[in-house]
Amino acid sequence: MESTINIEDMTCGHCVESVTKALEGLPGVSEVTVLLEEKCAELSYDEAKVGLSELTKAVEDAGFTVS
Ligand SMILES: [Cu+2]
Repeated sequence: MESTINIEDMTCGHCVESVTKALEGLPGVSEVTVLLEEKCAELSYDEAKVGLSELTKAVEDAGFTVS
């Protein structure tokens, strides 16, 4: 499953790194690409292991807003 998550509040490379790590830390997530300019994260995930609500929560727990 490929998905794009829209993320607010990212301002610099550290934010990109935080979001990338948060998403990569979840089971079944691969190929995370966080785009600062576009304010989004593109990723692939295994629906059997993780869902959109968990992806959203991981980003929010890292301190960002999913829109
Ligand atoms: Cu930052």
